[in-house]
Amino acid sequence: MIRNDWSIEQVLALLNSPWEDLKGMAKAAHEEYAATDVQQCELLSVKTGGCPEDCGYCSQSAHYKTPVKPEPLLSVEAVKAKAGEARARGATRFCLGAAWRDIPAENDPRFSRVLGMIEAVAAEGMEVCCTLGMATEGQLHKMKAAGLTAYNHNLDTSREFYPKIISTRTYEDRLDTLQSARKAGVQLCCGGIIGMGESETDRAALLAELGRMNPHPESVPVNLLVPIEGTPMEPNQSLPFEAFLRTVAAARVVMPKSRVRLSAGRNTLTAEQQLQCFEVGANSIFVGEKLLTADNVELPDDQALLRQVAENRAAQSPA
Ligand code: SAM
Ligand code: DTB
Ligand code: SF4
Repeated sequence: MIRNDWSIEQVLALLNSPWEDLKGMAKAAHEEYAATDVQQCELLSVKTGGCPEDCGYCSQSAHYKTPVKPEPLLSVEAVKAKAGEARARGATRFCLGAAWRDIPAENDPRFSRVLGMIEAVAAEGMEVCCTLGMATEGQLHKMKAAGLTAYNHNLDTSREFYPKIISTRTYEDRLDTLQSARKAGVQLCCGGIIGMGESETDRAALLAELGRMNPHPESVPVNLLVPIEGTPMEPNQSLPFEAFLRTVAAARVVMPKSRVRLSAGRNTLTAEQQLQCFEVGANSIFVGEKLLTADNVELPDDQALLRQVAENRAAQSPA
């Protein structure tokens, strides 16, 4: 059953269930509702660094001295070439990211260039996702007309914990952009980061927040914090894998139909750990050597991983 009334307590109870119970619920939800393939998405940073926001985890914030070098907005041709390469490698979705607080105004030439990028990626026959900061309904309508499939805008964590990681915008700002995307008929890609020092209740509150959206976001990225040199979160302790796996499983139970995407930090997991994530509900990954600025998994490792997924599936299906 698809529910839109999740309470924090209910999600917390899920996260704390005996593992066999949570695993059973997640597998049942996955079998009944979710797409069984593992979608491959690729990311491209079209405008890197120098961001005025102070997100405490981010390599691209101008507030911290990180190894990232700011780069101006790419050309449409450069984006088209990268999208073609991604498609040739097997990606079916391409996501453009920019280190902006909000998208440039509709009469700014940079906005027209973004529309050109969306058209170019759509022309490659891939789903197009953008993550460019805050956006208005008018901008999202124009982007939709250019071929945009989804807008990525993460809530990142619970309402309570949010002000501890970002001070330059509010949770309500995030929700406003998400609502504008919905109104413009653009799908939502919305998830969070775990391992930022949040409590289990914060993780439950994030999933409950997403689970109360109606409809649920079509895709839910689960990022494991990549500690970046120079940011306030550089010294963070890495989160035990079990907490990550339980979060993935609970996301599948709360949002049975959504694409649950293993996102940042996947390169710190072993192949076996990733296969466990697929078993309890993950059904998408980012491929390619880079995420936006951080390293991702090497291509041959992902090819081996996806072969293993296919073999496991073949072994499970009746002959
Ligand atoms: N500036 C836009 C925004 O904030 O919406 C788009 C780009 S931003 C880099 C996209 C998402 O990447 C963030 O919302 C965050 O969830 C994730 N992210 C950024 N840095 C990360 C890190 N070091 N570890 C894990 N996830 C990260
Ligand atoms: C999301 O939730 N994760 C992706 C995508 N949406 C844009 C980005 C992860 C960024 C990881 C850090 C970096 O590459 O700088
Ligand atoms: Fe800017 Fe996005 Fe990074 Fe925040 S997460 S500093 S808004 S690029």
